[in-house]
Amino acid sequence: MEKTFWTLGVLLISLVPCTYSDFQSRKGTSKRVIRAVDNGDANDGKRCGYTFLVPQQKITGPICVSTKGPGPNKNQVTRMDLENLKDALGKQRRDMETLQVVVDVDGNIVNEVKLLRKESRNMNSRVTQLYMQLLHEIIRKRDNSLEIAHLENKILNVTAEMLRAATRYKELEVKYASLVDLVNNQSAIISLLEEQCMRVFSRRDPHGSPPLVQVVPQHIPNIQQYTPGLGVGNEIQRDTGYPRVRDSRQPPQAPAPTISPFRVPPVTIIDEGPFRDCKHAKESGFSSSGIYLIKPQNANSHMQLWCENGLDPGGWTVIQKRIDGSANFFRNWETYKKGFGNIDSEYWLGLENIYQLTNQDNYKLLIELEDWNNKKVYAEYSSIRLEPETDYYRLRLGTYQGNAGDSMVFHNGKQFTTLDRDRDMYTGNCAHFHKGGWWYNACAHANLNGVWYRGGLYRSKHQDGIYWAEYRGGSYSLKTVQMMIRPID
Ligand SMILES: [Ca+2]
Repeated sequence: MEKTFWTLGVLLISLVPCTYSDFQSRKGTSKRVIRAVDNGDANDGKRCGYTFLVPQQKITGPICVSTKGPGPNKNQVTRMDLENLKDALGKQRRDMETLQVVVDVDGNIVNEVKLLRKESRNMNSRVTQLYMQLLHEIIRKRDNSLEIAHLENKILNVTAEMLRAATRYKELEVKYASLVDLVNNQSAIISLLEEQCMRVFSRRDPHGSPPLVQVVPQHIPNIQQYTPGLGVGNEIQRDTGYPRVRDSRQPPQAPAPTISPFRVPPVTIIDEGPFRDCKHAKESGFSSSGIYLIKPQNANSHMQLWCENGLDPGGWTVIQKRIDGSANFFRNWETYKKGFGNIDSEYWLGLENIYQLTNQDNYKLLIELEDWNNKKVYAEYSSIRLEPETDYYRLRLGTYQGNAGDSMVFHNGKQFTTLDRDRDMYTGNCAHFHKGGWWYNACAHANLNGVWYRGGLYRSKHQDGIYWAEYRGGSYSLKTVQMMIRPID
């Protein structure tokens, strides 16, 4: 249909002559594009040829074509061209705007990509950091695992060691029990032998067995009488290191000792010296109790001993001390001559040392006694001196004063007796019966070198405890005793 209209238009233009003015007069009725076909023929034959591009609309009226007037200039820019150009420019502008929009969008995308790259880098760094932390944690846990394994091995080793120690402890318990049995058997044998000896002596000696010292309480008004079977004491003296907590043979009526057997008191050891005695050390500026180095004037060797400055006026030289039964005092002559025990607990200074000390100056003797009620008494003698070994260290004492009673007067002027050197006044050996060396008479009112019994009253066939007959009698073993000497001021 459209082709039909276009064809009809072209045919009418080519057949109907018209003027340009006619055309101009009718141009307002339609929108057209004019293109010159042949300007020369139009001027000569008064015919004009146009090519119309008619819009797609139905032509209802007559069409007039002008054949006169000036022809179109090829170089002249027509309105249509301007319109076309304007359309093209508009299209290009729109394209540019579109492109601008696209460019803007791309820019935003680029920025977003940059931002994402940056975030990606940050994430990579964070991931790397976390990875390192994870590695560190893994290494730490592995180290902890190794340490735990090491500790477990240690625990296993310690446990094995404990088991071995427990086994060893049980073995020692068995040995200890066997030793206790052995000692009991030996005690029984000794008692049997002693009875045999007594029978022999009784045939030769009208005095019989050594007299037992009666309980002679002079300072204890209400002393407990010894009841057979009430107190169960030790039969022998313990050696150092015996586990005393295992001793179940304690008298039920005995008060608990005030000194723990496991107590480790601080010990002061004075490196200065040697001093003549403890008084000399105190006068030299050393006023604390402890272990001192002493060398009497005429002695050939040094000795270590305990200086007691806790008692007025201080400067006491301790020659004998019993506190816990840790030392065995059933010794022979040579041992009593040289001394034995532990300086910071129980010891015997030695007869030769006491002899050297008491012969370099005028000394007095202080004996401190403590019972199991923690009551302390004392006996002081105005002088003390030992004769030399050739006289078996005969004891020379001055006058007594104190509140313990004078039990040593019975021993004054007597020689020293040990189990292997009998110098006492008894037909037998007092050291055998009383189980310790002493200046026995026949035999003793005081024996501070006997057996340390726990609890006071003890059961023994012979009076072999640590006793002071004038204080609590011969059947009461004292808790602590201490013999000290000091030059007379
Ligand atoms: Ca004798």
